[in-house]
Amino acid sequence: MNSDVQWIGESFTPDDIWQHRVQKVLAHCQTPFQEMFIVESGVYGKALVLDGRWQTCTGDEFLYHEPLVHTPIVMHGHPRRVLIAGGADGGAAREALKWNNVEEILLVDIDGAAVEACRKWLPEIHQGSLNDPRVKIEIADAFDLIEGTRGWDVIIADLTDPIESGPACKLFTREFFSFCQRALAPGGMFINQAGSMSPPLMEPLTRTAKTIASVFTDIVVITANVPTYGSPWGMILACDHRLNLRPDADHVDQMIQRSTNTSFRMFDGRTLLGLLQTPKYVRDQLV
Ligand code: SPD
Repeated sequence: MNSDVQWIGESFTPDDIWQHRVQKVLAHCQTPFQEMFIVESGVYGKALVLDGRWQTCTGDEFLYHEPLVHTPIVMHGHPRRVLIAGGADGGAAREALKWNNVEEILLVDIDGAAVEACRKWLPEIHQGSLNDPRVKIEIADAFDLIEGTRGWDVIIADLTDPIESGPACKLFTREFFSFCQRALAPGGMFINQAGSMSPPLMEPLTRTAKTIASVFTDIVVITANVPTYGSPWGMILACDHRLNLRPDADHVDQMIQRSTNTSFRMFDGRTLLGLLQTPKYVRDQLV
């Protein structure tokens, strides 16, 4: 893609391209890690595109960030310390900040230029989270940082897709998942974005799920429906105890009411119950 481009075309397969019209390029550069565009699209609003891949946009990002963040927080129960690997746009940090019990959020992103561009151009997404006193930002490789850290209640891997030679590739390995497991406090929860759940495209998701399952005691694949990702999107929640896949929706709603300062747009007790019910065609691939 170049700066005078009219359309962003993201190839999902050699035969399928998802096209978004670009009304205006707000920022474009090659950072030390990836090619970054921030654009005004049409009905989906402002978007961040890294290495030609649509990451997030103002029009539907809540359908990604709310399940990614609130699922592990609710399933944990009372997290105080949250670590976000990636998350340059600040959307995940914004959601974690909604919980009164969360005292500390460490956002570790390898790409300082991406963080600064999102801080400047995507205030609708970070909503001040990147400047919040509870949020500490480390520009570092999450692989190295997480190897040496301990005591986190929730670790959220809010990464780009694991394209070859891309910065996130080694954050989809067994070694990295083992670092995350060791970095969690007892009762800790890990979640990552793990790829498309479209039947012909879901091999990376199922491979990642099996790798995570070889490290943690229990996992579940949850489904986020983010229109601009072009297909249902899988996230893998993992921990070292048996997950309760039938939480009481009313209890979850009470917890949200008690412990947050706002309501959410897509997430509540009933929604969580639905998120935890992995479709059969995905479960069949995991046995
Ligand atoms: N193929 C799109 C997957 C994007 C995952 N990363 C999104 C980052 C938003 N905070």
